[in-house]
Amino acid sequence: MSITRRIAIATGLVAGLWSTTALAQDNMRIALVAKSLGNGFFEAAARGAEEAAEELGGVEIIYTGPTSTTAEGQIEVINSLIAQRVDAIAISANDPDAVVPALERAMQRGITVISWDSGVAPEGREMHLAPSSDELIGQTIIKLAADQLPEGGKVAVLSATSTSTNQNVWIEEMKQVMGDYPDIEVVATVYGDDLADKSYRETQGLLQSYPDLDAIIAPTSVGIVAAAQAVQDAGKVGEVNVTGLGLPSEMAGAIESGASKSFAIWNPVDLGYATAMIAHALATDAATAEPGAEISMGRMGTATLDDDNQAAMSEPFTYDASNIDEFKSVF
Ligand code: RAM
Repeated sequence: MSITRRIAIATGLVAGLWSTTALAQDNMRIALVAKSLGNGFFEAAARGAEEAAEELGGVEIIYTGPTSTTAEGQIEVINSLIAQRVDAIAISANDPDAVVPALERAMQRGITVISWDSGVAPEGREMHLAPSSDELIGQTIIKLAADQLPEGGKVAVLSATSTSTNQNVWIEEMKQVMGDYPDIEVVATVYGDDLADKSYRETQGLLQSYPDLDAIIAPTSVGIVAAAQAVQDAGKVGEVNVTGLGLPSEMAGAIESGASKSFAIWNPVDLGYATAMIAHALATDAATAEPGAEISMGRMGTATLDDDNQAAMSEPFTYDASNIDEFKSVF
């Protein structure tokens, strides 16, 4: 709990005043910081955080982030949240290290700091909530491509930013299991920065540089949509399969056109919900972030922290023509 919050409560008690203003000020403010605004994945997570806030009561979610996926933009956002004296910051980081000094300042001022989705180096946060096991995600993205290439083939990776913690870890985990796919060659890794236009152009570049490319793995919900569009526009549906991580709501068209045979994701609404629940538990001192700690995530169960104060949620789920209609209106 922040010092200001303690003082606010004490003042309220002494004065015996619980006016609307006092109550409004007493709302716990949890900032959910996205890699950038305008990304459907983070908007879905914010919906989940709002759900948690409603369930908890007396909690306000400040959904925020920079306009583009940069660490500099996030540092500005963090500084502004410190100035606003929020109670907790839950960040999906554009860079694991660059945001650390700003987050350390936040923690020194009594603000609870956690990372979720895309992690921050341990010294810059109290704990990290991963959507799923990193190994499993890495194994899933290559398997999705390989399942469509029984004879083997050439694949390229279209990632988010080159400093993005989560994509870099997943690509690394994917590389660890490439020995299981001796006939599949990863020919290139390019970065679309989670910007639709840059991801589209980078895909066009891949299609030009590798005319015999068989698949594109985009472990980013922004990149995968842009890549599928670029493949479709290039008339390469059926030749180049686009797969990776995406939202059913944004990928339904790509499944229908055949540009993507399948892709995977976890539930971003649940991830945002769990993140807000954990931030609340830590900010109220109901839980402490330390190895072995079990922190309640409401309807999502319990997060158990490992030796690095990290916890992982559920397994990624695969979407294809057989189930996309069922999920495209959910997230
Ligand atoms: C993008 C972001 C996010 C990632 C998803 C899969 O929206 O890069 O961090 O988890 O894709």
